[in-house]
Amino acid sequence: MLKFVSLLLALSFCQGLQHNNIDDYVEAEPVFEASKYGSLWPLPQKVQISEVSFKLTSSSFRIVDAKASSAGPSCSLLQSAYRRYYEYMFGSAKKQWWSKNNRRSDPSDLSELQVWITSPDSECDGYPSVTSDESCEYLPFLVHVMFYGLETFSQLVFEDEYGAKSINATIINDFPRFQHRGILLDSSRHFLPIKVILANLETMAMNKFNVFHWHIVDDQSFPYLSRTFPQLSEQGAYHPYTHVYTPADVKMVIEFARLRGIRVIPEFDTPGHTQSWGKGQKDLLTPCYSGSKPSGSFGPVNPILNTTYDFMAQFFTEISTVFPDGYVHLGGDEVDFTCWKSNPDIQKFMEQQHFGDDYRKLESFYIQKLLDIVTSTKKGYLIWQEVFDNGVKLKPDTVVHVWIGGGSDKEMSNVTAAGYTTILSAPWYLDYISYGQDWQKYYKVEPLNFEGTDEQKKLVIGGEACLWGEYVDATNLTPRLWPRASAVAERLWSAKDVTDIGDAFNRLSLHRCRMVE
Ligand code: CP6
Repeated sequence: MLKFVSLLLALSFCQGLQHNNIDDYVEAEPVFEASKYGSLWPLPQKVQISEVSFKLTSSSFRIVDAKASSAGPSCSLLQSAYRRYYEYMFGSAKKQWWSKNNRRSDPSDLSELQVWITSPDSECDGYPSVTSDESCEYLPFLVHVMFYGLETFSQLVFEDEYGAKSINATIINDFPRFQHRGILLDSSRHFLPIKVILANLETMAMNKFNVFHWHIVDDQSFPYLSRTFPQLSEQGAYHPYTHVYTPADVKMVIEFARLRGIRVIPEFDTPGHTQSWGKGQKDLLTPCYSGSKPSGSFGPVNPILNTTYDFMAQFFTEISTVFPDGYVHLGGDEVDFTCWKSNPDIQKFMEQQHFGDDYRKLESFYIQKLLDIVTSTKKGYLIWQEVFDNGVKLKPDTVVHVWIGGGSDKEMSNVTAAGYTTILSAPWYLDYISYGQDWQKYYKVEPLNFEGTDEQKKLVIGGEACLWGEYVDATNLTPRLWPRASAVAERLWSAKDVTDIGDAFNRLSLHRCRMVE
């Protein structure tokens, strides 16, 4: 918490004060009213905006490391953030953002923003991770948190009536309410060009989201180009060269995200949702039967063959090296048992294992083996709620992802009562659309509104807005997601009592303009 104070206290002000009213900087539109918090989004935990304002001129303003900062010019993560936010505030102005021989043109100018990192280990080359605890109250400060400070600073900058950039002296204490604030994008139902993914990461950063959940493959297509099994995308992608994510593409996404403090968690959903896998990998899927003959169609991954597990072991070993995050999402949702039931070999296996005709036991059998495989690659995992519902034995650090609608409150109670860490998506399916301001519906969700002890509530580490791809591609993704996902962003970041819809509307209207820009 202290760290954000240092960011803003570290501003080097010149003498010469100019008094301004906050209302001056929000153009009085008939339907909007200026929030006393301007255009801040998501709202920081504590904000005091004074009426003392300073001008920022592109020719004299700069963002620099504070003298006492433990991160120096070698921290490319920070230096690139300084450059980005400078350009973000001033456009690509002629003055070079890093130039030192600036001259103060006006005594009321704010000449520099000093960024002071107080933790000795500033992790400049590392990846954001779950251990990067962002609530900096009692943990070492991490460089990634500084992005949030820069974002907030840039949101405080406004144009006065003459078009000059200004900022009011402000004290902010800030930290996120929830640690896991994610967006799910689905690149299987429609291929998403890298450009769209990067643009989304940019808007995520503007909203202080920190997890990109990449639902990269599914039934419809397999765009992930695997080095170990290139035939998966050769056969399973919509197009073997143009509609694939090469290792270089994946690297680019991960690095772009890293530079914004965003984790990339890939999802490889099995044993259901795997039709596209079957095209490039013989015998991976279960042959369905019609009477006593194979029908020619295929079902979920075949759980009774050793070759299945050999494949998964090799595949997830590759995934564990390509994606640096400590977690992978293993899916496990919506497994349809019809095909398994129709297959005589599976029936025989069910008998041998004494599973009766409880196919959930077969599903659990598969998942159990998969979890062991992934554990051996030293990754943690997230799974959709069905895996928990079906009674699979899970590692204690498993994250259960709750997605099923109306009854999600009960599910949250059950999952947390069993001691599992949980993230919530059920109320935040943003592929659903309706007329009017449905962001309000997302905004009004209270993730901890379920029956449970304080211990249970602590297990809820956050949530994700999901944008499933059946009706979404590059042409409509951005406007469908934003600013609606911003509602989720504020719910996951700001204090629990930040629930004033009117104030949110006023700030969100301006925040939306900023994102459009
Ligand atoms: N794809 C995958 C989907 C969905 C899920 N998994 C989904 C289910 C119901 C709705 C929306 C999306 N399209 N792989 C469920 C987690 Cl309403």
